[in-house]
Amino acid sequence: MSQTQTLVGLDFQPEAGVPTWSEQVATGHRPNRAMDRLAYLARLNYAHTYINRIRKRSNDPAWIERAGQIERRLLQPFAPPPAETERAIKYRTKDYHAERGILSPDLVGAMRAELFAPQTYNDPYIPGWHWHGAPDARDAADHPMLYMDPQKLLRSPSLLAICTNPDIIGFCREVLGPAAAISWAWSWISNPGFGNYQNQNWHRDSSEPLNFVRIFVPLENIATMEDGPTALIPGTSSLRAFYDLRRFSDAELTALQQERGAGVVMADVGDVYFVNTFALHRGVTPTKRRAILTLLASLSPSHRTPAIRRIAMAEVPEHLRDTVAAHRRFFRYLVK
Ligand SMILES: O=C(O)CCC(=O)C(=O)O
Repeated sequence: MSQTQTLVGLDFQPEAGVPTWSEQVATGHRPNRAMDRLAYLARLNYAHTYINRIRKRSNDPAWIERAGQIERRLLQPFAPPPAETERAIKYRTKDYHAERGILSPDLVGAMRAELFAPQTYNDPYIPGWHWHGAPDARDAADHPMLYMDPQKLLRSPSLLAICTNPDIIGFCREVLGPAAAISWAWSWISNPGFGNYQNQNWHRDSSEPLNFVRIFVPLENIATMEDGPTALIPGTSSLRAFYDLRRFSDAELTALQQERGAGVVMADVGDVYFVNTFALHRGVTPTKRRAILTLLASLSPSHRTPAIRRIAMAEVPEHLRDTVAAHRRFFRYLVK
């Protein structure tokens, strides 16, 4: 189905691996009531139009910056100008910031255990691809990336606990403003031995909302190049070159990497790093298995956000409820 069609229906899949309304109804994950269908269609079409007609209208950084400014004013008209903290300025100019040791290793371990429990994995780059089993099974290593089912992930108590971290909420608000909200999440295992697969090639994330932050939570220590760190060419989110919609080879970007000082982010369990992934970046292909969680925080929904089946406050683990209630806006796409 074309991504540019004007209106989309209940069978529309915004991206491989994201279950459609009809699939969610068939698996019992959504009630099939007329009001819910209408509300879903409205949210789906809003997000689809916003991403495919507005955000993807141009990949020119200057246009995105202007459109992003307008979005910030429209969505948070009474918010003060963006914070001028040292880390917010660094993030704006270098596209990156890390907070060290802000998550408990036990919590990260619980998230890792959820990713490694036997389940059905998908690959957002291959429509219809699924693999069911335990990642330690021999044939699990036959595919470069095993992604956790987004519905399972976005309802996970460990994920919600990570999202309640005050440093994560604080940084997203500092950079995006008070309307920042978690709007999607991915967690996946990268297997070695496949060369540079998909996001392991230099690229810009060009389908995310105009104002967004990608939050990276390593589920294992990333200490060497073998562990597959995220690589970034700092400051390239505003670069008016290399913004065509494609992957770039190392050779094409050698001069730019030397000029800008491309770097990799080493991070231990408990660390969190924030990246403007509209800048040129990639996941270095690991030579060992790597496990990571990444969150999308944005002002507007991504094209996938309407597929999230939001949970009721009563379903939020009791020890997180007060924090979620105090930050309703940040959780508006996850919790009703
Ligand atoms: O795997 C990484 O470290 C980077 C991921 C990435 O490039 C992406 O998801 O767009």
